[in-house]
Amino acid sequence: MRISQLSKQGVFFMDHSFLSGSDFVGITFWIVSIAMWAATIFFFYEGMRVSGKWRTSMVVAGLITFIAAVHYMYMREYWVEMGESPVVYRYIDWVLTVPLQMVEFYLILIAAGAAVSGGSFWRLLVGTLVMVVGGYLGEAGMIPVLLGFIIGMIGWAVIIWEIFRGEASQAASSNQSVSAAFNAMRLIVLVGWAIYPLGYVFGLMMETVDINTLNWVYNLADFVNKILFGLIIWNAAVKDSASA
Ligand SMILES: *C/C=C(C)/C=C/C=C(C)/C=C/C1=C(C)CCCC1(C)C
Repeated sequence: MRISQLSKQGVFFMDHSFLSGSDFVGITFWIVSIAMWAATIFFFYEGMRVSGKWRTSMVVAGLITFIAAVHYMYMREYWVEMGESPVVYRYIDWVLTVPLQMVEFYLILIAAGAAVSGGSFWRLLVGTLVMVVGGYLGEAGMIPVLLGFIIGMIGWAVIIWEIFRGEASQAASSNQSVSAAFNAMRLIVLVGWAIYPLGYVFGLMMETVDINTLNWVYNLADFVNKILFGLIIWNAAVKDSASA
């Protein structure tokens, strides 16, 4: 942060800090923020083209990348200005987008005409909230870091159980394009999402990974876990609309 000007009223103005060509992590923040906007437009536009029962899924896919795009604008500014991890913005983004991703599992099952109960929906939703809130309390120092990690892992385990073994997993097998999408999406939740708890362990608990690595890896993970996640839904929606 550089304070370079003092106005007549005694108000400080901050110098604009622009992205530097050598700030590799800043560049990844920039790329992901623009990719999130582009994906948002794509999902909203494509949502008008698929059959009616898929439209809500496409709108929610667009909302997820929209919320991320707005947060990424702030995160990249924060990174460029402060050179620190934009922790609060990341968690605010997660607390909104991760539950919406769980809603997506439920919505594609509904679109496929599967009989899935509200209980499945609530288990997925509560699992995500426990995971994100637990992680934040630990990261913000309000509870011990290890306790935050354990609470977060319990939330994640509830989600994984529900989509691999629980009611949602059984409901998915009824429709071909939906079960392919469901399998790909739950692989993202298992493998793609594993990056965040790993970052928590190595970046926060053991401090063996520096904030540069942590942030570009998180940025890449968000790209996969939000944009690719939406593209999988889009693919299922287009295929199923064509066969209907
Ligand atoms: C678009 C953002 C996504 C998909 C964010 C996902 C975040 C997680 C899967 C975070 C998981 C965590 C644990 C499983 C335990 C430790 C604390 C967290 C919050 C890092």
